[in-house]
Amino acid sequence: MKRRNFLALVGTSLVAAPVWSNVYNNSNIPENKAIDSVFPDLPYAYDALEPSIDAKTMEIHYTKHHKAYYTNFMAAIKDTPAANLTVKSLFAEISKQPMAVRNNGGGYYNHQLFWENLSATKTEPSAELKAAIEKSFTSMEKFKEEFSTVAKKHFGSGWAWLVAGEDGKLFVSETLNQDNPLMDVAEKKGTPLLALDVWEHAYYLKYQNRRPEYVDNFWNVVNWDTVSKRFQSK
Ligand code: MN3
Repeated sequence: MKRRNFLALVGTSLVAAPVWSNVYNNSNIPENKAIDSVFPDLPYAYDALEPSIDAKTMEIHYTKHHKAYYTNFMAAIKDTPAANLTVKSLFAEISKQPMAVRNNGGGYYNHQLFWENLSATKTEPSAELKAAIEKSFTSMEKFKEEFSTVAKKHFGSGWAWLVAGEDGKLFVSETLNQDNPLMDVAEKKGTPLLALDVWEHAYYLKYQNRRPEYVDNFWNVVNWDTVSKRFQSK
């Protein structure tokens, strides 16, 4: 998180910045806060997720791809009412916006979520999230199998998601390009809990055409703390 957001949370006391996951709450969930006025930080070093996701891919993905979505999104909403919305409100009526806002706004938000969904530290889902996954998919293994299959088979560029529906039930879905489940154009809508980028730029340097291997290794670096916190605060 950015220093200024952190200071807003703790007032003026100058204490060491806490671990990202310790301060994850409603005020800094990406879709609920104001659109970032500066390009948001990556919450770890480029090589933090080696060997599952290599440093060069992370660096290019963050500094080139994510940065370009952010820059183009800011240009697309400049001096429009959209600039004052949270992305959640913007995405709820994204069908009324130009494609530049939909594609770049999605790219800005989806990558923020994706970075937060990854961690170098091994984590486990909370008891509450685990119970909800077992209720919706029978078991954690069945959930991972369904999510992996969707991610591996997704045709073209896009994303795989674990989503909490409005009825509280969890489901797996996929979206094209930079669309996401918060958008009114999404076939299956809800609150995204876990995101996986399956655009070729997310894995091609290391895995080339072997997307299934990238998807299998993704499970080694999932930040279940953040996914659990998103589930609990949705
Ligand atoms: Mn990407």
